[in-house]
Amino acid sequence: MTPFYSVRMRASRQSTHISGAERLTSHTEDIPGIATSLVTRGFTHELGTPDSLTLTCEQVASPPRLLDPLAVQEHAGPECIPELLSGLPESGWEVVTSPETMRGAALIDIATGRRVEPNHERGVRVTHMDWAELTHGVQAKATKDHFREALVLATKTLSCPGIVAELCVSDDTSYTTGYIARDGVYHRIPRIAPGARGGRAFFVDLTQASVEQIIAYLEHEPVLVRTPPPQLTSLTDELHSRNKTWRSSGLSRSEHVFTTGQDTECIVDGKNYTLFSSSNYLGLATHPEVVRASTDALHRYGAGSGGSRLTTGTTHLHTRLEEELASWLGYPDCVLFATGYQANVGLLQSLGELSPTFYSDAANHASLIDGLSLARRKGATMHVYAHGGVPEKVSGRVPLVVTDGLFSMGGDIADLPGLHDCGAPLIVDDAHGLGTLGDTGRGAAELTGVRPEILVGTLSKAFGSEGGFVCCDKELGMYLRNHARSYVYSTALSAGVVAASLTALRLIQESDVVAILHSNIEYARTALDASKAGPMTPIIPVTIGDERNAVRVADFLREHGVWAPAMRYPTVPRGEAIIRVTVSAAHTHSQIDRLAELLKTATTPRR
Ligand code: WAQ
Ligand code: MG
Repeated sequence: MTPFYSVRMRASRQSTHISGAERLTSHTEDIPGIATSLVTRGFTHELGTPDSLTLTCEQVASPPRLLDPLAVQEHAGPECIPELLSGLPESGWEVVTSPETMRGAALIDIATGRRVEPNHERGVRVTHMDWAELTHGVQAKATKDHFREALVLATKTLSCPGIVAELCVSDDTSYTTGYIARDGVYHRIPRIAPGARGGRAFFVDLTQASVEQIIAYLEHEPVLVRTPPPQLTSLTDELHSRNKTWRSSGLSRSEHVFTTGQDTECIVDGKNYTLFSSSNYLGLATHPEVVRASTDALHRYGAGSGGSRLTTGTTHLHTRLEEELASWLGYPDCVLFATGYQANVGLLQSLGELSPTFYSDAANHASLIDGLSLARRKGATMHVYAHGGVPEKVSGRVPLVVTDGLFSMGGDIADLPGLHDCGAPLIVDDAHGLGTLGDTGRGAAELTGVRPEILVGTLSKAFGSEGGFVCCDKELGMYLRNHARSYVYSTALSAGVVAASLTALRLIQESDVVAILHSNIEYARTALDASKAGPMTPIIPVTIGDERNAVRVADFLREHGVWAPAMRYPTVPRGEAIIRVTVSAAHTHSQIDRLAELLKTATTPRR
């Protein structure tokens, strides 16, 4: 039997770990090539250049055992975690989300929940493992493939006598997919714990093996993992299995059909409801003046715009709306997009081409996240900071901080003063704050006195219309019109929609809709016994607590003709489920009173 060698690289700066990787090979002629690719990897890591790089090559004691990889199951998001960790001590989760950095894994005794590895700072390092098929030829990747490397580690870890499960969160804040390995399955979990410092926890059953035996296996027993041949699958089968996973995680959704406008009294799926979940915060979607302006424009310009903004799609209404939004919000320029989603994606994708370093709030809207992932493909770097906080420090050639202004789920507002003090230009998506926050409705910026360098807004919420926009300086305006792909390659908004936005903007400035909204919010907070602390936001979370109870309350409301949804973990912390109520300027006090009464009935314990 030819001997196997473990070739290992470890790079660090000021004794802080930067990166590490390993290959196992029985082909000594491949070792120089493997060494080169590992050194390249150590010197090109996102975390920076090492001041120390160690390369080790040692013969392993015994022939490697050959294992089949764990089965891989994809999950939709973190809602599967409680079930996958059921029966295991909570301390595992605490270890991998605690702010302490670890080099290795914590061993958690399933009987006591205590950590049992001898050196807590170092943890236990799993080594001597690789893919079997790579044992000949160099093929060591010069960059990290998170999933493939983690699958090898998890396969070896679960094969260790005494280990019953593993929980892993990456320490790289831009990689937010983690996993739980248990009962032969590697469960991939997107957004497992965004913003967490990362770590690994191995759950051990000390009646099966001793701590010493477990550590010896993890550190010294060589393991090769077979790559199964790719299985052919039909598109339909693949979609069926994805849909099944989605449904079984309780996440599958479908449309509710309205046969009225976004009025506070509406008809949904054929039944009458009082609507408490629309983003039509000022009631402008069905305001007679807005509707009239829109129909007038439809008569003059017809239904479709006939082209993108740079071809035939720009009318004088488009340019006027851009000028008026810029002037209202105090910016030299404004670029109108077909939707808020497209504004964010186009903005971040095009900025990505400058290779900036983005700092992004962990709870940012999907459109920001999607824009950032496009930006990363163009060369941007991304760091995620904990929701509501500020990044520890910002660096990079072009650092940029990105956040929602008013967060749509919790109804909380970003710490704009703190973020602005970071010293990097600030991008705020104030989709929910514009038209609702601040005495004149100019949003989170008005409320906090901080003017973001770049402000994104949408016309589909308080404005009651459609479209998105970016307020910025002239340089960025010109850059976006030439480089934002969602701007260049989308058909322009129809003139009818733009005219509606223009009238809505005028009403926001000239009528008392914002003041009426604020007085309704105040009235609702009192009626609903919601917290009166904090700024006036139209999103009022009514705390229920228990998840099942929140669903029951939402069902009760629906049965009694009120449309307001329950929000549960992981959208909000566990045990802090809410009914998410949105109040609009169009609600009457008696509608709010009725909601309050129903909520009271639903939440009073029955005797
Ligand atoms: N042995 C034990 N623990 C380790 C090792 C090791 N060889 N390497 C890393 N750790 C611990 C350490 O505490 C790190 O802070 C933590 O794990 C995370 O390490 O399917 O990249 O290298 O897409 O950041 C998961 C892939 C990627 C999910 C995990 O971990 C997927 C990852 P990282
Ligand atoms: Mg890492």
